[in-house]
Amino acid sequence: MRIVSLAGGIGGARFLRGLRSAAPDAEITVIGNTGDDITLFGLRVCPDLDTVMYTLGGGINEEQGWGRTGESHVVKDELAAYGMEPQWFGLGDKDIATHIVRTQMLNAGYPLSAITEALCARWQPGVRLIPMTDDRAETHVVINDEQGRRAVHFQEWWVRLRASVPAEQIVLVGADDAKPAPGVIEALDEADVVILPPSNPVVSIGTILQIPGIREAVEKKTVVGVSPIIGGAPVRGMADACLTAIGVETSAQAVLELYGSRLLDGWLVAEEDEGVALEGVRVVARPLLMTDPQATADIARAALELAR
Ligand code: FO1
Repeated sequence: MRIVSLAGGIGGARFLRGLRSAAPDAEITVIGNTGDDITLFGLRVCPDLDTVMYTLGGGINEEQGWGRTGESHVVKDELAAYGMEPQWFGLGDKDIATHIVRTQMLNAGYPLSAITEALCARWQPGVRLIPMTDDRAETHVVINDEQGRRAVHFQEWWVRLRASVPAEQIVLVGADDAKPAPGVIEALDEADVVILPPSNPVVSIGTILQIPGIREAVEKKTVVGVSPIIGGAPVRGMADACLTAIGVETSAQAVLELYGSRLLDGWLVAEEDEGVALEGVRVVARPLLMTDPQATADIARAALELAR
């Protein structure tokens, strides 16, 4: 069976680990969000691609959900000693090696998709990880604070501001000129099922769907999504701040309507959200907390069952 999943950061990566164990014989292609990507100290950092690669490759810092396990921060501290900014984004020493390889290959002219394949040759994630695009498309957030109305990089809003300042607008800069990376549309066309993990519906899944051509390709398929909202709150992360930014209520029903029945054929919700419904979408309620690998695999299995 060929499965394609659109994935963002921590929740998406955790779910994919369960999907991989629920369907060990399936060919899984992950289309990764690159809207979070940022250039720091001359290095290109791809947080959501790295979170999927490290989580499925066994190198993730489990409690953080990002960065490497057993990290040190010697370089970060030295940069701080020189007063280098920003100091609010923690790059670990091992993680920096990934960004050096990526940046060196970018400078040599390799597309991000080829670089991601090369990095995954080491990590062996057990899925094919393709960035949503090889072109530059970055999520920026318009805020209005004591420094006035301005756009900041998503990471500054997310990490430095902890999404505490309301986002007036969330913009994927470069989206209109971005093309799906090689293999993305082909993987979707050949897929038996598309699964939307409980990633952030706005800045992860929503971002990927903004790359011209991807939403249309997904809509043609059997698509099952897993609600990232349980009982009116996100399980982790700040999907509520993102949903509020686009005027959407933080509920399993509202996210179902945000994705819509053109996109979704099935929607998994938590038992607390029994009763969520939308014409044309089959909704199933079951436990959705990814408390451990077994629970996560069960959720993934339920999503595949619903797709069937
Ligand atoms: N998230 C944080 O909250 N604080 C950090 O210092 C931080 C550093 C960081 C470094 C590399 C990386 O790949 C991810 C990192 N993240 C950090 C997570 C990052 O903000 C992700 O984009 C979000 O978690 C959303 O996926």
